[in-house]
Amino acid sequence: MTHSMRMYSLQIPGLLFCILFGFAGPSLVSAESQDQVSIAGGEVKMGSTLCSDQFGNADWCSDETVHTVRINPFMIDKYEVTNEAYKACFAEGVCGPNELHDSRPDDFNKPRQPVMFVTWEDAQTYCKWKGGRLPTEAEWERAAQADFSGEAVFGQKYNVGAPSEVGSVSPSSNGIFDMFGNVAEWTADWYAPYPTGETQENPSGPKEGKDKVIRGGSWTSAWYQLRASDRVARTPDLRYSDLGFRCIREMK
Ligand SMILES: [Ca+2]
Repeated sequence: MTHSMRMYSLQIPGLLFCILFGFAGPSLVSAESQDQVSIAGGEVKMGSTLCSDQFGNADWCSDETVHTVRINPFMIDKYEVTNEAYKACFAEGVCGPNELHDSRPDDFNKPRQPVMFVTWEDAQTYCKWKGGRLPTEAEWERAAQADFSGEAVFGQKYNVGAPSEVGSVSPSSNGIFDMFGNVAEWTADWYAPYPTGETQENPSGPKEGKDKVIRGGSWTSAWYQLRASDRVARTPDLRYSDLGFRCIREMK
């Protein structure tokens, strides 16, 4: 073996090390923040067999067909966006006002309660102002699964007549609060039956539609709506007393 050949063979492992650890590693480690947690990417199983197993494929749950998607890692808010956070965006003239509950404004306007009475557009505007966007259905479901599968069912913990201040109930095992209940959450996607066929990369729903998907159930929901896989379709203009949102940020 000549000298130059030996040098070449020594350089290959170093190059491989740089590719595997020098480039890929730091981007996953450096993105933690106080307000968000990182969610790993990869293959994710969405959906649930609860509907076919226990509810005879009823209309309200027959859209949870189990399928696999592949998603990129991302950061997601630990908490639902609060009244005080949303008002900061309004004060800067970026976000529109949220409309308070007519007859019970004091029940819904505490600074640390989640913001409600915001349309899908309001929610997306806020998330863009924060440098992010609304989560896709796939991203939301992945974050909601934590250590549980799509079949996991969670009992109602928020039934107190109005939304609780965010973080009042213990978080999921991945450090996220109030994914199930408190306020339901807008996602980015238009509602449609899940596509069949090949595994999709970062699915974001159909290009257009009538309703947006909301997720996670709320303080008014029955137990069977407080699941990672439960999907509800709502018109994007809706403002309601149990509907808010949280944001995500893509990881570069
Ligand atoms: Ca929630």
